[in-house]
Amino acid sequence: MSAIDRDPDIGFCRDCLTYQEERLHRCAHCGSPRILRHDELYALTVAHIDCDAFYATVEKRDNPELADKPVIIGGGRRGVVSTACYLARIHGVRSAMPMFKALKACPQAVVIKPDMEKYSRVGKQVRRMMEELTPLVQPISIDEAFLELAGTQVLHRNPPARTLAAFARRIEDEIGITVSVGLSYCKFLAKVASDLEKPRGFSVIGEAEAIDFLKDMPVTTIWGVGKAFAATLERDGITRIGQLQEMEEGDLMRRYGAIGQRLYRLSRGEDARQVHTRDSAKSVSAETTFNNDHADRETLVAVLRSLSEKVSRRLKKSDIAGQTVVLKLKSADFKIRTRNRRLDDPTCLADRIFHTGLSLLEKELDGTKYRLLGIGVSDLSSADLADPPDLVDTKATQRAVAERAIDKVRDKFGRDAVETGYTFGRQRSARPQRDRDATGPKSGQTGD
Ligand code: TTP
Ligand code: MG
Ligand code: MG
Repeated sequence: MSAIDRDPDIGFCRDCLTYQEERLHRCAHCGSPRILRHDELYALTVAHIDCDAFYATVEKRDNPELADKPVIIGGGRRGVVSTACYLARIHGVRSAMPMFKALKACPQAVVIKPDMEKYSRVGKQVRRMMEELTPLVQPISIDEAFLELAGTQVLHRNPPARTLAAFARRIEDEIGITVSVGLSYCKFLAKVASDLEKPRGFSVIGEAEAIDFLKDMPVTTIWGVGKAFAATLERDGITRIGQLQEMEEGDLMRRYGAIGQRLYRLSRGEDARQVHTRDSAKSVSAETTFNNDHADRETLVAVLRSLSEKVSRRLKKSDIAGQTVVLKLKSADFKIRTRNRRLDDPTCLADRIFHTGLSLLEKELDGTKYRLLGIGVSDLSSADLADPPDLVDTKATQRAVAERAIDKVRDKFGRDAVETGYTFGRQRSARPQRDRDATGPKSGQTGD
């Protein structure tokens, strides 16, 4: 039997990687109980890797005296917990908990101020090692990423599962921290899996078991279902994914708009999103230089709207989103003003970009005549976590649903099939002299 075409009856040891021909509970070679066995173990290729109690583990690595102590990373007494080691979690300490509460739960904890520079360095080290496994690494945050390992068998002379187990061991040996691995056939379930057995976990969710596995899970397991949306679902009597599995797609969409479709698909383990590398661009923006300088609100707002739509189109096309909206103005005397605002979540929606840009623009309408207006987004990430439903501003959610509907019409009938009230008939009066698109290192601060 070749190493790249394994029999699913044969598991392997996560510690010494030895294949296990017999169904023993401990490794025949090293005695470790950490044996991996799964019907689809050698067929699955999508992985999610997340470091365990990341900041705390790095601190424990650097100070062996902390090994057996509960450790909390966070700001001063009035701050919140960034993370806590698993020992402190036994006492109930959690990320985002106010520090005073955490210390009440675990008074003996050692509190350490975050050293972001160090964590960022370690995060990059981990990422570099991930990139040795496959070029398809999609970072999600400082301590986690998706990896697509299809087609890497020949390179590593191993199926993805064993490559990943070797990776986890290497991280422990060479960096001195631990990770948990989730392996599945899609991103959603790979991410769910990596969380199942933390710390030092390795969980596998196969296609055959997906629906059954999801049935009893809480709805918050689904990507994009945060506390607020879960409360909305609960009001409708829905708390478990199994209930969503029994609902019609149309019904879910009528009730919850665009996210209804996501609920329908993900509850059935259907997730077509591919793993893709982060876009190398640092920002996406568009700007217009006018023939005549403008100070009037109406003209500038119309141009802002149409540029926001342009930026949004390009984000959507690349499946990316930005979390900081940047407005750029150049006055008649060539002075550049850039204003930016960071959003709670990344966005790729024209409506959110426009409204954020508008609130920035309003403050600059002081009679100054402008010769250039630009809008863009930076802090780019994948669109996976962009634009959760806004439960405070339900109108914004409605507009987001409408925007997605308009996108569909435009995909089908062309860009001019729909015009919004802001841009309708106004394009000509603004007479843009030239439009510029920019995708690349942030250039907004320095001007043209
Ligand atoms: P997470 O991966 O969410 O958490 P974690 O690595 O600490 O623990 P786990 O084993 O459950 O994965 O976040 C990574 C780091 O990001 C974390 O170590 C600290 C930081 N962080 C915050 O600063 N605030 C937060 O609310 C969260 C969730 C994380
Ligand atoms: Mg983590
Ligand atoms: Mg994480």
